[in-house]
Amino acid sequence: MRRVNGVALISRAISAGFGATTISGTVASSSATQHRLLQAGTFSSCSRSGTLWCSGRSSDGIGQSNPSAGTVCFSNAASLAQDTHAKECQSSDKFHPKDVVLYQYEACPFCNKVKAFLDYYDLPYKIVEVNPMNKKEIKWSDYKKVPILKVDGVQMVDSSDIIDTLYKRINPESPTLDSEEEKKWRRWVDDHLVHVLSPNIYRTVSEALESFDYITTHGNFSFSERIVAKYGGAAAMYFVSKKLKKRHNITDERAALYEAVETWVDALKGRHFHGDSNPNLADISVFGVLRPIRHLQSGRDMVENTRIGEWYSRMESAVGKSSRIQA
Ligand SMILES: N[C@@H](CCC(=O)N[C@@H](CS)C(=O)NCC(=O)O)C(=O)O
Repeated sequence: MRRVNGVALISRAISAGFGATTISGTVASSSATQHRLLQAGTFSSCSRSGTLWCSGRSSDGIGQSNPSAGTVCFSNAASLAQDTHAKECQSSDKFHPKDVVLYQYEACPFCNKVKAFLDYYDLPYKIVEVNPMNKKEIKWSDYKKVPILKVDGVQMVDSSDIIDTLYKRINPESPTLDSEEEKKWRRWVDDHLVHVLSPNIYRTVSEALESFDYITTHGNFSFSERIVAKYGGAAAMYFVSKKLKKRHNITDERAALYEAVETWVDALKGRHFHGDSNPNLADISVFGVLRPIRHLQSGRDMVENTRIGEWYSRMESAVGKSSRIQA
């Protein structure tokens, strides 16, 4: 039996949550009340330290094994043919990596951006869920954040750099990677949109519990770890999210979320996608970070109260099934 410090567990569970970059920093400077709350979480774990995040079925569903990306894109042509926004064959005939492995936290928005890209381009990938407590799965790397993508043994880091590199390999003839406009919106995702998400998904106690239920059930917790991380994490994040609100000058978190997605819908200028008839990298980035919250209360409210729904559904069809394969 190995004793695990509950404070560390909760902190790490939190850092594996949505929009973790800002959260980790805030947890480190948490108030005395939060600290006591976190300290209350000390417990003994079972012998399996386990990953906090499992590599099981993701919320958006894991597609069938897809070893033939680039050759067969319409695996279910009959049903997809009826869908005007179904994914066309996006894969390159020049880029066929043999082994793509994504090291991730299931709910990390940056990881979800990369996953949306891989799914859209039908690049088969395996997932290694990183244990946020000890990060043992990425001990081999000097880089201590996720996502990390290993492509045929070569490490790539930082979601935007990963996407840029893969895009160039898929489209080697393309003279420019993306337009200034597309770049601007991709930056907006990293600098603005991701920061609006945490205050929303931990806005109330019940929403914080819902979010941590998602985080812990998609992880590989023992029963006791799950309970501590779920309730301790939810309580801590409820308070931390209030700090995040202040830090990002948010007064009403839902209003900020609605405003952000309405800004995005305006940027579409009536087109099906920002990329016009097909999604571009800005579409993929926005969709990627919104996908993990879509079925939480904040995501349901977002779809009910803004004009994002139609674009979101088109993106779901365009991105299609996950191209994840089992490790
Ligand atoms: N700019 C990076 C940010 C990556 C990032 O901050 N990832 C968070 C998880 S969402 C992380 O790994 N934080 C450090 C930690 O969990 O210890 C990217 O776009 O990939």
